[in-house]
Amino acid sequence: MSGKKLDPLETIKENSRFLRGTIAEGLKDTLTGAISDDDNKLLKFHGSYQQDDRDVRNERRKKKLEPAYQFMVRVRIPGGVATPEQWLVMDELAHKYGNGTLRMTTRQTFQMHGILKKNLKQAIREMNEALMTTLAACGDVNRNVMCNPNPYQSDVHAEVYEWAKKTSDHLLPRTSAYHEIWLEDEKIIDTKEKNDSEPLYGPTYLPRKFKIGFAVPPSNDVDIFSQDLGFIAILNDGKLEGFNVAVGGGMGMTHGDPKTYPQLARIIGFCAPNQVIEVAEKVVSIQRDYGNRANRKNARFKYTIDARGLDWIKNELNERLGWDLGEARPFHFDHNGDRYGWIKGDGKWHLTLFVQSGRIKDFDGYPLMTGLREIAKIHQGEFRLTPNQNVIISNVTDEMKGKIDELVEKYHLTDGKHYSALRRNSMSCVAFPTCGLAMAESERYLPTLLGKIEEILDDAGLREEEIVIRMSGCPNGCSRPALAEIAFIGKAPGKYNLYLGGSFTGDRLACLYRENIGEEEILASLRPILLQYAKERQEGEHFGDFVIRAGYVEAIHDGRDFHKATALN
Ligand code: SRM
Ligand code: SF4
Repeated sequence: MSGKKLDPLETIKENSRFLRGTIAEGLKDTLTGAISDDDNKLLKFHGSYQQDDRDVRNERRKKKLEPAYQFMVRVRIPGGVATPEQWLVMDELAHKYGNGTLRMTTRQTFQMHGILKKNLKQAIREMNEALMTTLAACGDVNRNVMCNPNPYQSDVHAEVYEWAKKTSDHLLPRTSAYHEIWLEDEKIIDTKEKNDSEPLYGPTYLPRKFKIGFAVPPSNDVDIFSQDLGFIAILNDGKLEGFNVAVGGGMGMTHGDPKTYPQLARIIGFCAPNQVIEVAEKVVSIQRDYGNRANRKNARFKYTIDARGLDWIKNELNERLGWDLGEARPFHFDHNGDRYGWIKGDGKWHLTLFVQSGRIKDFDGYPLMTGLREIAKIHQGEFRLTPNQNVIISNVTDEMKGKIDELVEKYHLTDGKHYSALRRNSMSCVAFPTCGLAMAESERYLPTLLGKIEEILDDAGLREEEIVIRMSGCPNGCSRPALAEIAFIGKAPGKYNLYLGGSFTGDRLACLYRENIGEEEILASLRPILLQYAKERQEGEHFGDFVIRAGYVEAIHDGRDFHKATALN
């Protein structure tokens, strides 16, 4: 990095005394609902973002009021596993301090929006009392580790989940600032701060966020190729042999900036289960040392790797490990979505419920939040948040299954089977009104758009055809749209880029098909393609494969081609 001016955030981190800044002081300032800009950046490492309600931003500006500041808090639950007690705590806190809703994120955790500054400390404290930390849920560190939550392959699943959890724990920051700011009654500047150190991260942490996922084939629900570091479980005779190691995936880009692009992680080798943590630590250390600290737009691990090449990363990693990764082993993915309804595995029942866009609230005639709360009150197993923003009521005994079913029926919860297969395979990010980066609606609009696309599907006889569709309100790609068969990425209010041609298994990037179009044009663009697909698809051919074969878009296997590839007609 020599000779290049560091991004200002590097200095903020360096001077923050291991993420303290003046957050504790800022929380006490009652004159404003906000905290300082520098503290805002540090707050992310503690799992919270300052936001404002964008629906009322203009109105408040006209009235010369400060924006309606509020905080989003994200917990960190590796693999998305939460106990019923934890579910009840999140539900209660959402009502007590948040906006009365909960959100299951695309990385299998909970988010809560709308918390006022005066309640932030207490909210985080109560989450910690329920054994859910928010530390490192955001920020330039390793984030919530994802893991296939489907318990039907139970033994291997349990084993892989344990590795995901251990990896997550191992990569947590070590600063005592978190405890001091959120969990102590009075801030005591004692020897703890002087003794703080970050053996892995160092005082400036990573150049950018870092994401790890564990997949258990044939399911690629964690979208392994979108992760900075992915571990793909390799099974032999039903036993876990180890993991293929994939590096350098990521979804974010900036519209019109070809130096930024979504990228697929690439497989560089194989390791045994007990080598996972060491591999993860060394990979993170490489990004710590080589990631771009001058330009945050080019700082993700994918750019570090693409700048130097795959051979470089393999050699650097082998050198740091002191041993060589093995040859990658064969594996096969057959989907990246969720499988709904009841399944039996390991003598227990597991029910995957559909939750549109991961938003948990009581809708008119569909009291989802109440229903899940009532289930949590009697459930003796776990809740598993899926990477597709759905929830599994997991580990249910034969005796309890009937009782859960009664509640499902009473509160009109759904396994999604009466929806179109398109809707069951949909995801959308938060976007308006809380996301400060949103350019267009996503969560609030996708359900309506789906309804209109479903009319086309009905005309084409494709209602039961599984097609992966995703929407993001901006090119950061929080719903991993670049991997979808049909994707919308927001450009401006009501305007989206339409991408086609991601694969059903999540291993190919979608290609730009139409730019900056509104609803009418979206429907007009999709209709003929869907009708043609219905008529001309080959046996078992997925929509994403068809649009490439039929010549609508190019197939993209490397993010560096993302901006070059074009619609072909
Ligand atoms: Fe994200 C930033 C929401 C998963 C790529 N993301 C944001 C922020 C915090 C906006 C901000 O920086 O001010 C959004 C907060 C919105 C809100 O009101 O809550 C936000 N991201 C989300 C969530 C909640 C979307 C959701 O609907 O579930 C997901 C939380 C995941 C979690 O539990 O940790 C979420 N974000 C993702 C994913 C998907 C994933 O990780 O599997 C991606 C693409 C993968 C990747 O990282 O490459 C993603 N988010 C981004 C980016 C682009 C990063 C980049 O490399 O350019 C940003 C912006 C940034 O970092 O500068 C961002
Ligand atoms: Fe916000 Fe953009 Fe992420 Fe959607 S994709 S949540 S609009 S940052």
